[in-house]
Amino acid sequence: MYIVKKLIYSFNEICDYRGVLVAIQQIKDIPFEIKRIYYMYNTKKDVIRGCHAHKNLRQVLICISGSCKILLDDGIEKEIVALDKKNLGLYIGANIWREMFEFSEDAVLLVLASEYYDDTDYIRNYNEFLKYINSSSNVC
Ligand code: T46
Repeated sequence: MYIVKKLIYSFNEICDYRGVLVAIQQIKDIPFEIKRIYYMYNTKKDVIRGCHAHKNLRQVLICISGSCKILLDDGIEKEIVALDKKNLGLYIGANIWREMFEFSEDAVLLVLASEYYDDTDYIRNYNEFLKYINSSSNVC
């Protein structure tokens, strides 16, 4: 069994005397077609967002302002990734528990998603998540 838990992209920064531009193209720069974009900001201090996994959704998270941290958990190992540069993209595949925390006051977390919003794709209970991934037919 092999789970792609995370992949960190360092998107190309196109710099000139005016500043910096970062372009991200579906399929070419990230491994899916983008069906949805959402972003979060004004996240209160000490708040933890996420705390769920997805059965199918794949996403790339980019902190386009400020910084935040992401905890990734595949049911066996946990890892924390700091998103503290505007050109870093964190890929999160399916079947990964995620928690976002330590948002800076100016943080804007942008998410590129492979699917339309679907509430039935969420696993919001940690024990259910462990059960789900331990039934081998759900993870390939
Ligand atoms: C994820 C992490 C990284 C919508 O109506 N449409 C949407 O596309 C999204 C993402 C959310 N919503 C509604 C559902 C809730 O009523 O917005 C509300 C807040 O969503 P949620 O509590 O799921 O937000 P987070 O920050 O806990 O999680 C979000 C994504 O939902 C999730 O897929 O992986 O960001």
